[in-house]
Amino acid sequence: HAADAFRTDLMTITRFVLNEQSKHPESRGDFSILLSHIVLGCKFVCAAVNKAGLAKLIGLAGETNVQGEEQKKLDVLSNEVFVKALVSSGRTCILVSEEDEEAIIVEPSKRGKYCVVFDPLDGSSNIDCGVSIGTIFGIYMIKDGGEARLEDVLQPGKNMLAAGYCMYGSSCTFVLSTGSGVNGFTLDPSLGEFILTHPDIKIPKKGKIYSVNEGNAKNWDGPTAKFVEKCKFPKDGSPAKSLRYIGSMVADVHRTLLYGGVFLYPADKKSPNGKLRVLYEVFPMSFLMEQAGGQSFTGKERALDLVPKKIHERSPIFLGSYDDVEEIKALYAAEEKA
Ligand code: P6P
Repeated sequence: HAADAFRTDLMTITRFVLNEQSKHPESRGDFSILLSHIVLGCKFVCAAVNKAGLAKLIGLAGETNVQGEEQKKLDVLSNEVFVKALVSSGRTCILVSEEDEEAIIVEPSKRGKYCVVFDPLDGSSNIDCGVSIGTIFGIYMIKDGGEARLEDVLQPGKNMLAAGYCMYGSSCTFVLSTGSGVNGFTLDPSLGEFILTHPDIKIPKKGKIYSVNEGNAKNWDGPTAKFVEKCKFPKDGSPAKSLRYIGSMVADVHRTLLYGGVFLYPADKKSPNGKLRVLYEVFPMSFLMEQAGGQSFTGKERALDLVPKKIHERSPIFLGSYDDVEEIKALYAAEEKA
């Protein structure tokens, strides 16, 4: 009846984070303040993405970003919104954005103890055709009380305190882990609040989907080619896996997290380190996968063990259901021995 239509135990992301914070009596709420600024940035970008088609924000801004990609106006806007929100939070000291070639060192008067790495609008090549895109972020604590230096963001992903993404699709979904599991929140536009809709997400141990750009098949190495072959022509009589590839990492990873399966962006002859960026694509998504009971592998090692040398460096990535990634690891181990 009508009462059921209106849930009254609204667990908003703000309440959720404050509950988490209460588990750490020593914390002074800095993290909660930082997160509220990230959430504000996501709400703004969500509104901008939803009216992009109408506001003629679509189309090239005429400049190109460090990746040599045509920079669309939404990219520029999203990056500015997040940089301003993070600096004004007064809780950050270093920012690394996919859109900025150099790391941003926050002015001393506004500095806090957190370092945030982020891709303000990942999948931007999909903006014009309405495919889901997203913001991806990871949060480190500055190394022991030092000055804000580049080494503070060149830490392995396992040192992250938190990671998450916000997907701008049919609904606006914010997925977050602060190191004790993964939770999903959906924006209720009538309240302007993210409501807990996916508590304690766990990825299925094994999946029926593989997600890769088959157009790169001619350049794959042996183990990747063997794994994909096995997905399509299983030898043990099990059904072939389905291929789902959206080409927007946030959308492909979100589907993998909820439905299971494996997402790959392997190395290939053209790009020996693959395409995806370590700090603000590989690490946050790997962090979430491990927190949800899955895993993430680079072809050589556990993705979160990687120690980045440069802020925009790339790595191959195989992430998703635990058992599926185990199969890929076995194929790479076998090649090592051969
Ligand atoms: P490809 C989008 O440009 C992106 O950075 C990720 O979101 C996505 O997973 C990948 O690139 C898609 O790359 O080469 O398959 O088009």
